[in-house]
Amino acid sequence: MIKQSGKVKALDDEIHKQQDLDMDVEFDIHFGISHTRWATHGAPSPVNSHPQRSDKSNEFIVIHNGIITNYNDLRKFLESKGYEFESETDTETIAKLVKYMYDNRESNDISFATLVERVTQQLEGAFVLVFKSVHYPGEAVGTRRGGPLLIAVKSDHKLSTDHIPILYRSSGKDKKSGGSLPRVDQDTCLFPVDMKAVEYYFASDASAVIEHTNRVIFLEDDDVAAVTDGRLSIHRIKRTVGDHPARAIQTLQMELQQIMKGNYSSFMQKEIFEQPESVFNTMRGRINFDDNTVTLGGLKDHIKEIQRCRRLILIACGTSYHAGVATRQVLEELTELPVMVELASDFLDRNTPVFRDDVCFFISQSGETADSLMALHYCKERGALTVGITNTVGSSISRETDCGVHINAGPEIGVASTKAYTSQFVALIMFALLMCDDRISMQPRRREIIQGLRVLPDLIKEVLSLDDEIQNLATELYQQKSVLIMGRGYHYATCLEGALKIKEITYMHSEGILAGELKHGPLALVDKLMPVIMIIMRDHTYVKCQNALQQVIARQGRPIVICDKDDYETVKNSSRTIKVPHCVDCLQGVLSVIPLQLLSFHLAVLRGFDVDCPRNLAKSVTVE
Ligand code: G6Q
Repeated sequence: MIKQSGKVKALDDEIHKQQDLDMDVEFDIHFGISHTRWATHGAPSPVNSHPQRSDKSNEFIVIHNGIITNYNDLRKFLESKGYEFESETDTETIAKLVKYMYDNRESNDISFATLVERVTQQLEGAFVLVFKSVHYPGEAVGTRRGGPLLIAVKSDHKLSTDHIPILYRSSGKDKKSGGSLPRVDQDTCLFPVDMKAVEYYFASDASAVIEHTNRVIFLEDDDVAAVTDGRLSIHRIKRTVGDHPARAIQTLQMELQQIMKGNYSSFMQKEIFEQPESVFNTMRGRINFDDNTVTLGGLKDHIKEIQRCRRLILIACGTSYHAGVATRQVLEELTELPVMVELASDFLDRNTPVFRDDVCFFISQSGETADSLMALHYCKERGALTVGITNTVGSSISRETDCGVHINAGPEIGVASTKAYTSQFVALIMFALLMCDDRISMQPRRREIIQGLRVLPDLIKEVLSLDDEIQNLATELYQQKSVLIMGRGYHYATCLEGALKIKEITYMHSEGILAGELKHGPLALVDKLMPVIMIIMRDHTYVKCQNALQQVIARQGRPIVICDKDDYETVKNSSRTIKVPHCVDCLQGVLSVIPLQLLSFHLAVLRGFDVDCPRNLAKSVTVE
C-alpha cells in the first residue's frame, strides 16, 4: 500500500473570530478550516462564529465568506423538517442543508462534491464555501459564486498536470451514484506524481497563502473543487458555450516580503510610506519619460473603440470611487468626453441607463467588491465596453472586464486603502494621456503632465517627510469629536478621501465638504471650537478657496491649511499650515491626500485603535 501524505487548509482574511479544527485520518491527511468572520447576520459571538455545523455531532461543517439572501426561506424549510438552529447566521442554513441532502441521498456512494453542488443550487446571494464532513474523512470541498476563491498548491514534487480539466456531470451514465460526478482518475485531477506530499490551501486572497506557495488556481463561479486522498479535482454541472474546459495553475509574482510589516507598526503605515515605490510601479514600463509616450498593454486592443465612445462612466465604491472623483476633471479635459462618476450601489439602485456606446470603468483595489461586480454584470448585459482598474491580478473584476489596467501597487493589507488610491489615480491619468496621444493641440498639456508624473515619487517622499509634524498635529486633535475637511476642484476628492480615512480608523466624525457649498449649509457648523482642515492649492480654484478661508476665519474658525509650500500669502493668513511641494494641478491631489492619510493613522494610534482592522469593516466587501 502506498502511504500518502496530504494536507488541506482553508484560510480566510476577514476579522473577528477564528476557530481551527484539525483532524487526522487515514493516509496521514490533515485538514483544518477556519474563517475570521465578517458579521452579516448576528452579533460577533462564539455561537455565530465559523465553522457553522449541521448538528451537535458536527456531521458537516462549513465556513462561508459572503451572504445568503434566501436564508430565511431555507431556514423555515429546514426547521419544518426538524432541523434545529443554534446561531443567528445565514451560514448555518448551509450546514443544515448539506446534511439534509445527505440524509435524503438516493445512493450511498454519492460524492461530497455532488452534495455541495446540490446545496449551491438552492442558495441565492454571494458565497465562498469550504466544507468538511465526518462522512467524507480527509476530503475538502470548496465552491464560490460571486466571491473570490483560489486554491494554492504546494509540493516539492512534480505535479501531474498544470491544467486541471473540468469534470462536467455526465448525463445518465453515472446513474449508479444518482447522476453523480464523473470518475476522478489520474487524467482528471491534480496530484504529485509518485504520490508524494502535497498541501492545498483554499483562500479568498493570495496574500493569505503566499508564505506557503506562489502556485495558485483561481476558481470560477460555480466551480466545485474537491480534494480527496491528496488529489484535487474541479467539477461543474454542465458546460456552457465559451467555458474554458480547464483551470490552469498560475505562478504569482507576489513576494512574501511584500506582505510583511517590516519595521512598521501596521500595514497601513507601511503602505502609506510605500507610495513613492507603488506609484512608480504603476508607471513602470508604461510611460516613456524621454519621448512622452504612454503604453497600456491591457487597453491597446480596445483604445480605438474607447476613443469613439459616447461617454465614460467610472463606477466604484469607497476609496476607489474617490479615485474616480479625483481624476474626473482631467479625464474630461483630455478625452473631451462626458465623464460620470458613480457609486456602484447607487448606480444599481437607480437602474441607470447604459448604452452600447458607453465605456464603463470598474475601479477596485480587490477586484471583488460585490456592488462593483454587480454593476459590471449590469453594464455587460447592456452591451457597454467594460474596463477594469484593479490591483488584484486574477480577481473577478480583472477577469470579467473586456480590458483594463492593473495598478501594480502590490498587496494592500490594511483595511484603510492608501497606496491603492494613489495608484488608481495615476492609472486613470495614464489612461487619459493615452486617449489624447495623437491630438496635436493636447501635446503641451500631455508633456506637462508626463513630466509631472516623472517627479511625483520624489515629491511623495517630500510629503512623507512631514510625518513628525503631522504626528504633532494629531496629538492636538485626537480628543476631538469631529473634523471638517474643505476644498474644491481637484481637491474635493482629497476631502472625501481624508474624511473617509478618519472615520473608518479613528471612529471620529469627519466630513469632506466642497468649499463651493459652504455658504449653502455647512458654514453653520463652523465656530471657534470646530476643527477644520482646508486644502488650498495654487490652481484655477485658488481665489475661490481664499474666499472660503476668509469665510471660515470670519466665523472664528482657525483652520489648518494644507497648501503649496511657496504660497506665502496663505501661510501668512493662516494660523497653521501643512506645506506640500507644488506639482502639476491635476496631479496635486496625490500629494494633498498623503498628509490626511498620515493624520488619520496617527489619530487612530493615539486613540488606541487597531489601525489595520477597524471595527465593522472588512478588506474585501464581498457582500451587498
Ligand atoms: C477604504 C476602504 C474602502 C474600499 C471599498 C472598495 O479605505 O478600503 O472604502 O475602497 O470598499 O473596495 P475595492 O477598491 O476593493 O473595490
